[in-house]
Amino acid sequence: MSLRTIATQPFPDQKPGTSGLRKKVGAFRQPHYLENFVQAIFDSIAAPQGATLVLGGDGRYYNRQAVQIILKMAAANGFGKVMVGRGGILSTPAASCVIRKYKTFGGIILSASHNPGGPDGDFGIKFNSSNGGPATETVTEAIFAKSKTISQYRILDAGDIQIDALGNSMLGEMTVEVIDPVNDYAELMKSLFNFPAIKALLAEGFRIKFDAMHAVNGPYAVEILQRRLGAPADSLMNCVPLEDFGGGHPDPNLTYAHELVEIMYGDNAPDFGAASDGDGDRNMILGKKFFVTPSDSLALLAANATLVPAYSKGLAGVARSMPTSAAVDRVAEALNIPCFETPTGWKFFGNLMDAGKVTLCGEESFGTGSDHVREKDGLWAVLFWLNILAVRRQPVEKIVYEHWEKYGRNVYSRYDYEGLPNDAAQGVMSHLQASFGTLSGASFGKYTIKLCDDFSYTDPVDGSVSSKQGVRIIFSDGSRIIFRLSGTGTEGATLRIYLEAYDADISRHTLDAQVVLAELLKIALDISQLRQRTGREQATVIT
Ligand code: G16
Repeated sequence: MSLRTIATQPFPDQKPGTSGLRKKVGAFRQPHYLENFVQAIFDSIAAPQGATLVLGGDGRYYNRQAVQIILKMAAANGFGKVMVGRGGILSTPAASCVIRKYKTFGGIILSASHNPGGPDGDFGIKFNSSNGGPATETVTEAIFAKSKTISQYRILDAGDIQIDALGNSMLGEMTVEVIDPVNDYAELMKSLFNFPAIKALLAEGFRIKFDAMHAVNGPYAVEILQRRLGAPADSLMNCVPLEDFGGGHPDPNLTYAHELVEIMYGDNAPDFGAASDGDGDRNMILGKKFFVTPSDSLALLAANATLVPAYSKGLAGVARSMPTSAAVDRVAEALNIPCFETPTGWKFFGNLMDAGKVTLCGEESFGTGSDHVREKDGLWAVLFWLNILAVRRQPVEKIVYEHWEKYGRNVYSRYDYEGLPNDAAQGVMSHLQASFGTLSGASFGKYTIKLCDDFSYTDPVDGSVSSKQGVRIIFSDGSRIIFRLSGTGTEGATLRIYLEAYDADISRHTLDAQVVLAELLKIALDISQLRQRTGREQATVIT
């Protein structure tokens, strides 16, 4: 077994996006592509000799090959031990849990999250720090800078390492410990929630349907929902993880999780429905013929947090990404706790949680979580809801209507225009930025613009500034239109329009969100010139 130093050339396109580097599998399979990025990580994070790393991914196509390459590179770069999930599997929240529990130096997570997988699909890689959370922008920028000047990488010349049976083996001087990917996470969940109450609810015939979308959460759901909580086997669907997610798009929203949506909107629907994504960190919550928006879900969890053992003493504070609706702000105000507004990206919550400023965080992009780990957490959100349902014994929709009655309703919807030509999408954003002067104070029907700007965030803990985080059009009644370019796509540009209108009138709370938001949508399309500039009449996904 010898250590080899391989000469290489930089790739110009290794800039991490909202959550790590995501590209087509074909890009990652180019000679040296993955190796360059991994070496750039190792060169940037200054791990001490003999440090321990966690490694695992969502099991998508190329996961196993990447695990082998990274193990050999870790051994050649002075790591003392790598804890790898059996079969190379770890959901993103489970990886965060393991990093924290065993106090490792950090971890590498292989995932392109909700993006499709397979030979023609996407792959991704990111580094998480010792707090279990995604590396901060300072670190990802350092990785990108290294990737642009890299001239060599180090790798051990060795055969493949077995990763399918628990236990230790040696790779050069480094220990490879294959760990159970589910157990530590399942124990953590048990410590947070009232498992006996949820078990009793399910035993009384409360029916649930959980869709793992053939992605990583399948084995986690089987262990926790079925084995530990006693849900019948037919409560779970698509729980066998597949390298291509069965050809599906493992994104738990109304469009891509349609199999579950049809069940929950069909005859004899279960009482509660939920789905999670490719790497297990996103969640969608449904009642009978009822969709809970992620923004409302966050607000509801905050308002009901004391029903859950782990949060029974209350919350230190809450945080949401800027495009997420202000529903949680209203709860924070009532609870008299701080509420932080951050840019899109879970990495921005890490400092706030580490500093003890927030307990719960969430994003409109189907992400909810707490300081139990430093990633958003799909099954955690499902268990939180089940815990609330087990205590309140009311239907999901009743709980949501009662919430709106108390706090008002932040009617919300997001329009995604996927696969746009980059120039056209950038043109829409530049046009909006150039229009700030004329838009300020302008009126459109009942709406008057109070403020328009590019959102900028100063981290209250380390003072770092992140600018150009999306265009905000804020109206005098608090309604908002946000425009943002996604940082997670791999083909062309994805432009997102987020619409939000506040409505305190309970007689209107049963109205469909699209009806309430129709006027705002028209304003958004008019002022952005989106149709003229992109030639796109309809959004690809509406949530
Ligand atoms: C990632 C980030 C989230 C972000 C989401 C959407 O989620 O972790 O914080 O909200 O992308 O980002 P964008 O709007 O830039 O596409 P995931 O689940 O893909 O890791």
